[in-house]
Amino acid sequence: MKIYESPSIRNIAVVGHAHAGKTSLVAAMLFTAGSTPRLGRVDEGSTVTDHDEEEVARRMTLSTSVAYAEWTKGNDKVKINILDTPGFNMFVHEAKAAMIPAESVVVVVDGVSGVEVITERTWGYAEEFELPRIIVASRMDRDRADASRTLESLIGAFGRQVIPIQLPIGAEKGLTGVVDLLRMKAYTYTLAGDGKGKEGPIPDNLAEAAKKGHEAIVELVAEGNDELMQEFFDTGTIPDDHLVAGLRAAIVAHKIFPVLYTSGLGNLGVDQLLNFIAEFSPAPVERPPVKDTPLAPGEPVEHHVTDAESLTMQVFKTISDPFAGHISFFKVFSGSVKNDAAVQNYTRTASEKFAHLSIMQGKTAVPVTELHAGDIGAIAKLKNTLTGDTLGDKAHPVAYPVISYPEPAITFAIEPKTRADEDKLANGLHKLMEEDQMVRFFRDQQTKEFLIAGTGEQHIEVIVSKLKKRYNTEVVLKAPKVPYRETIRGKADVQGKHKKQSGGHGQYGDCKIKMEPLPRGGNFEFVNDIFGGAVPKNYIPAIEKGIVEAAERGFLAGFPVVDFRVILYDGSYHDVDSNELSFKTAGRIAFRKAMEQAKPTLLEPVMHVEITVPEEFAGAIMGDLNSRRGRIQGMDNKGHNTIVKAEVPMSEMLTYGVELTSMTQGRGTFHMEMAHYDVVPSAIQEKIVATAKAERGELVEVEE
Ligand SMILES: Nc1nc2c(ncn2[C@@H]2O[C@H](COP(=O)(O)OP(=O)(O)O)[C@@H](O)[C@H]2O)c(=O)[nH]1
Ligand SMILES: [Mg+2]
Repeated sequence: MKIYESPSIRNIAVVGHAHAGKTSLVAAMLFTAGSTPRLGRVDEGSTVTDHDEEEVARRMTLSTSVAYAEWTKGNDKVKINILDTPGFNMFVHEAKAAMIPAESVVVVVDGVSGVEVITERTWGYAEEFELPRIIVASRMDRDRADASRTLESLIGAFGRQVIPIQLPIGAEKGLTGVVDLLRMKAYTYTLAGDGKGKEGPIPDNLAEAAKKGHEAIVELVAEGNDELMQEFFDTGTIPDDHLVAGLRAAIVAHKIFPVLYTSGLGNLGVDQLLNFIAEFSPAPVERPPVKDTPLAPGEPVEHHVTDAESLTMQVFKTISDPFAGHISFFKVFSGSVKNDAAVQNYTRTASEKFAHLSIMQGKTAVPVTELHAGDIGAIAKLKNTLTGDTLGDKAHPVAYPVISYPEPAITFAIEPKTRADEDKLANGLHKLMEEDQMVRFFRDQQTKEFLIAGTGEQHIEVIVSKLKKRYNTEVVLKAPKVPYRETIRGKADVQGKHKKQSGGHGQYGDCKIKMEPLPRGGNFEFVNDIFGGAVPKNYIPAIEKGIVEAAERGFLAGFPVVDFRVILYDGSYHDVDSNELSFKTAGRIAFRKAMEQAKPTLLEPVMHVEITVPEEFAGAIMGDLNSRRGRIQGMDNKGHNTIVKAEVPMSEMLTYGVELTSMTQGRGTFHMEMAHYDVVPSAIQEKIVATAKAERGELVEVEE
């Protein structure tokens, strides 16, 4: 394997909406570049980048995978590292994480549908990371594929910096090639052939359009470049080499977004795309330096992507499965790393050995002796390294920023099917969490259930399937219980007396308390207001403990009682019969009596919900939110999408993902997080109390 240095490396993240044709396009790039002997097909499960068994089974990309193509353009041989990312809403955070190692982004849109929800989302990520973007309209051979309509939707969404660099020759099934508007040449292909275009003259029927297209490029490039503008005014044109240099500079500075046309499945236009990437996307050294996260208070330090600085790298992905083992994917940000190097993990303060340094072609590791600044590699069997970690030369610790992931959108209760599964469950899930940053696994302290949270129904399904296939662990999923709480809305003043003095050693505890509500979030306060030793000091903690324990067990329906204050102001004791247990019991009795007086009520968790849907669904979504007791907080338009913000009780949102999908034909997405607790309306309260009592077996408190 040839060793590449930064000027000859291109790192591109391929992003876009699901089914736009990304994985097929990557397969065509790899085949055309000679990385694979055949053209891989998604529908046959034979692509390099959809290699996980879940991906093959589902015919869709679930996580980012890495491949490379070695491509010669003119005198330059470059290695293009390709990150193929998922385009489904539930997995799109993977596309965001792929921006860390990338220096440019290939945004793939479907030639039939044009810009879609995830196209815009991933575009936003690229903008956040300030990355250059090359747009590819793919699947141009399909029925109803339409170059001008696609272009219109691109310009509508991303502005007039979007400019075609090609024209397709023919359309739909009759697609035969592309015209290069920059150099004014045409390339034609045999469909599903070797991907090498045959150079020829521009077809007559496209001559006029090609001329206009070329002029449009000249004008746009000149517009943003004073020197070229002057030259254009003076001579009425710009020589090709100036035009190419000007265009390149504008693309690298993400000021111009070129559009190319392909068919991945038909392997058409793909060699031109590879040429374009090699020529117009920046090498790692050309990107601005990377800012680190200061380890001590201070300003971030900038790191140039060059071999001249000391070694630093960041892990952007981890695979963890029983077959492949633990594989860490990293980008070398500076310096270079040699096989067998000892490298320091700064994030976890551990030393790691980089034995069997590799680059990945999908699931296949290809050994290399050395990787230079800007390159992407993989290393197996690191013991203490997880996604996001920064590693490098021991003497020069740094930390690179990690991306923030959204909070999970959906939670299920998860139960092992059998005893044997129970033992394996936590282990399997923890392994899966190493490779998937969006899985959360925890125990609800209140309901005692084990919960699994993820980005959506389908995400959890994938986890369950991996648990079964990889770790031989079967589980049952249930809707999680809503963590209701109880509180009071009134005041109480009661006596709790516990007295048993018939024969033998007696019991005697007596307390008088007042109870009053605290503001939401106030939890619990205990005030000792006893004067003159009506209750001896050493028994007072016992009274408090009796109250706290009773409050945890609930009053109305077994949910913890919160947001109240208890003032202990009087009581009495007995010299012989009083003890801690008696006072604890007295506290509990007082608590329950006080609850009866203090207008107890149920509280429910209310979620902040943010829903993004194509604007035509906005009305239906708002109506639906009303029926879920939602309160609309605001509405925003972004492109063709409407973003609705609302507060909705958690109990109404437990299966929202599925319902949103069916309401919007899969085009809506949502995100929610806990906002606060609120009082449950009384009609609903009665139902919850009845159900909870039935579930727990009627709660009967025995008065001792
Ligand atoms: N006709 C046609 N179909 C394509 C093309 N590219 C992909 N497809 C099909 O479209 C579907 C989605 O493709 P895939 O590459 O998985 O899209 P991704 O989700 O963006 O990775 C698959 O059934 C492909 O066979 C293309 O260029 N032409
Ligand atoms: Mg894909």
